Amino acid sequence: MSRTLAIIKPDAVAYGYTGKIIAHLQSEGFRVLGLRMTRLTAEQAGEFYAVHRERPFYGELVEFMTSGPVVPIALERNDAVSTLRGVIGSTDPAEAAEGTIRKLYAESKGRNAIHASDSDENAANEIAFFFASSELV
Ligand code: 3AN
Repeated sequence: MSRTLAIIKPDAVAYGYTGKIIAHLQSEGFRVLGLRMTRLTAEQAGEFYAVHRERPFYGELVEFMTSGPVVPIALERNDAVSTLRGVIGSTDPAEAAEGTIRKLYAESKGRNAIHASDSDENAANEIAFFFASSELV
């Protein structure tokens, strides 16, 4: 078993897709270890996406991620990181495969419904960013 972090982003929360996305993740064999709804400050979003600080879309990304509530979810499954990357689909929903979460629920590269960790190391750091170990069941 391994772990990963998903975040349902402000666009998907605002459109009321939270329940559908959680059900989709569970139907793909993920167990929910931790779940909550929160609204990020600009400082928190900036820290979370610090690796993208030099990218041209960084300001837009921080602004979007603070525009409304988000739902971070700590997940467990075998091969969790790469399986979740497959389940969410490509960054750009126009390129995402049929049946993926981004194909179903995202509208653009920026407003793309869901985040997923891209390595085991980042998954551990990102889970710790949102959850104390005592909050993971
Ligand atoms: P992914 O979320 O698929 O790992 P990354 O790591 O390339 O994609 O980008 C992180 C986030 O930055 C994306 N989820 C998306 O919200 C945002 N992003 C990436 N590329 C663009 C872009 N060209 N314009 C606006 N936002 C972008």
